[in-house]
Amino acid sequence: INKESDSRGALIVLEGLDRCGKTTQCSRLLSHLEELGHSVESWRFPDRNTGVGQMISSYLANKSHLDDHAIHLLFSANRWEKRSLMESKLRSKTTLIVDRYSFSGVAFSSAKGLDLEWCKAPEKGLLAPDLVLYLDISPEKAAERGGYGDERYEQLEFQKKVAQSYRTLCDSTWKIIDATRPVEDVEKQLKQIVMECVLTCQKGKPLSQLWE
Ligand code: FDM
Repeated sequence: INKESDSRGALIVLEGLDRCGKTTQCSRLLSHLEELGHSVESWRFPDRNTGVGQMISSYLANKSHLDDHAIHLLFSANRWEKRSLMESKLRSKTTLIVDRYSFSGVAFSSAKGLDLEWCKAPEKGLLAPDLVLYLDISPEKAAERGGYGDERYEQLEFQKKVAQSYRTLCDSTWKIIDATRPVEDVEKQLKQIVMECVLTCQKGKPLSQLWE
């Protein structure tokens, strides 16, 4: 029985190491859904446009130093400042394709050695994605793709640790996609999984919260 009020947009998150192809796939999914006439937006975290986002951006560019816990909480705050907009978009039936979310937050900070549960705590109460698409690639292969920039985390040894942390976060809402396949193959696979999720949410599915 479809309660009209439960019909909503889907919250779809793409995660993965640097250079796994997330950003390309996000934009392809966006145009695909738009072409099909869906209401859809593409978001990314960190959102560097807010005040908090600017602090994060300067940290990532190595232009400022922050304690590991402090930057972790800023990344989290950057999601909290978008939470209510996120909820209202979803309730007004707009699907959100999100490039990185809380899983990046926990994976990157715990890769530095911060306690996993401590890292998850500030994320509790944010909206839980309906689907997490993990673009799986080994840190070595990702590094071979080149184009690691000069940002703080773009180093092979650190990416190896991040890959391990991601592995501990994976649950039943995750779909692991082989990101070493040609871009078009990955795209095709993602479109299929995403459409299924969008339709489920359209029919009606309650929103839930992360890690509660
Ligand atoms: N990152 C991203 C974190 O460390 N924590 C977070 O919560 C998020 C969302 O920021 F290295 C890291 C991951 C990446 C960097 O991401 C910037 P983009 O996708 O390159 O902008």
